[in-house]
Amino acid sequence: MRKVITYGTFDLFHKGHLSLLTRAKALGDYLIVGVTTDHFDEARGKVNVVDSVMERIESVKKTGLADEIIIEDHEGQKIEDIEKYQIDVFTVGSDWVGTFDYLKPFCEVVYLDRTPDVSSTMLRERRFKIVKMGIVGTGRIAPRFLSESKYVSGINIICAYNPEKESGRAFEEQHEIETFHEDYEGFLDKVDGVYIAAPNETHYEYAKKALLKGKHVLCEKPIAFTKKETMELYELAGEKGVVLYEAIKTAYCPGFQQMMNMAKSGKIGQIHDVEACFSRLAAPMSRERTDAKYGGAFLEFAAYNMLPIFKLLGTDYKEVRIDSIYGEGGIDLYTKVQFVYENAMATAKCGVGVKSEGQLVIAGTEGYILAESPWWLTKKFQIRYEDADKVDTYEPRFQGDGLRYEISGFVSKINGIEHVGYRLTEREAEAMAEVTELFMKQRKAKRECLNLE
Ligand code: C2G
Repeated sequence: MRKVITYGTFDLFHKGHLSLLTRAKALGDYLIVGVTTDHFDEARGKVNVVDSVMERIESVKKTGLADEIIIEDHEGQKIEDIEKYQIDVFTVGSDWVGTFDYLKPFCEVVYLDRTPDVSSTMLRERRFKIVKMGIVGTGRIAPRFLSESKYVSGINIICAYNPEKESGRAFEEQHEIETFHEDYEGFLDKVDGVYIAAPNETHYEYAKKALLKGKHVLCEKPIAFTKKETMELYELAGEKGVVLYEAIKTAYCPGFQQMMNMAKSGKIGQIHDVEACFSRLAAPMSRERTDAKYGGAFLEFAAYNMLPIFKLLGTDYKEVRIDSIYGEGGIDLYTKVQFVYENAMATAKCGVGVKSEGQLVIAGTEGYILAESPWWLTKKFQIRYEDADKVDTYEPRFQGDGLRYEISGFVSKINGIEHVGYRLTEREAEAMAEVTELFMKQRKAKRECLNLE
């Protein structure tokens, strides 16, 4: 018996897939089809697959061509499968010519002609309107957003806005993107959604105006400084039927998801402590260290640190305590937030003027998870146990600087693909806003004490 194997995502199953499978089957007597998991696809840079893995398996099954369907979930699996299933022929479409020649020592490799003029990407674009986006604020993150969005299909950055004429113009020239500098409403009229990367204190107003006009909003954290304003924006988004996403990129990184899932799976037993730290020494004259009202360590990093805490321990903490080391002008150079839960505790440490070890430690009754800097992108984490020789290391694949995953999540949500909503829930965003509000009050009181307000 001649055994054939082929692999694919098979998203929005189309005639190209059918033709490939038909010809693959004809190469032998028994056909095994490997369908990729969402996680594996994300890891190899396919970030906006529409159908769930179950739906994609179902599509392959319906063709009646596969004698067996398996899941492909990691790199290097093809060789394992070829040996395990004693495969004679590996086949794939001609878009992959050369890529799989490394399998030749193990079996015959056949590249079948790709069916022209049809692809999942084309179907996605036909099915979902391209989201026309505008960037608000043309500072440090804007160029990164531009380049990362090129990896996500279904989104097109068409313009930008910056009330400061000079910087707006420089951005326009450098990136050849129309940049508005006075007419925010006119700018909004051109787009379906906005990415807000302007200074922290402007987020709420920009977001509110955009939502009122029925535009989708992806907004850098914090979206507002109070719980009331945060909830008002979420409600407004609900009323207008648009998407509001807080841009905490960690939430959308595939490795972070995997780490949270491993922690929840019971591998380290019951979780009793989460310690997260993120610090980056900012230059003395930087906004982070001079803007005493809207700069500082907490506003810069607390959202990242609170994310694993709320994901793993929930948002119903019993007590929260915030302590800061203040620098000149009443800016927090270092802030430590401590949460007490019924049966657990957590710490979030943030620094712009104090440097510490940027790591995440999740402590459980059976062992602990350690993710070193940059844990907020989660390229690597380890599960460790009492027995120091027993260490499980995970190195999830990670592409670019992480923004593409967040952009892809945002576009998927706009397109009504619901399986991305859990990545940062409204309740988690609300809980972050509660702590932010408390911090802002405390810092204001401190500044008043110092006669700075
Ligand atoms: N295909 C085709 N003609 C098209 C589109 C796709 O012949 N117009 C083929 C692809 O070459 C592939 C299969 O259909 O052999 C599945 O395509 P995708 O779902 O796009 O999966 P792909 O990313 O190519 O996965 O491990 C995964 C494999 O490496 C290939």
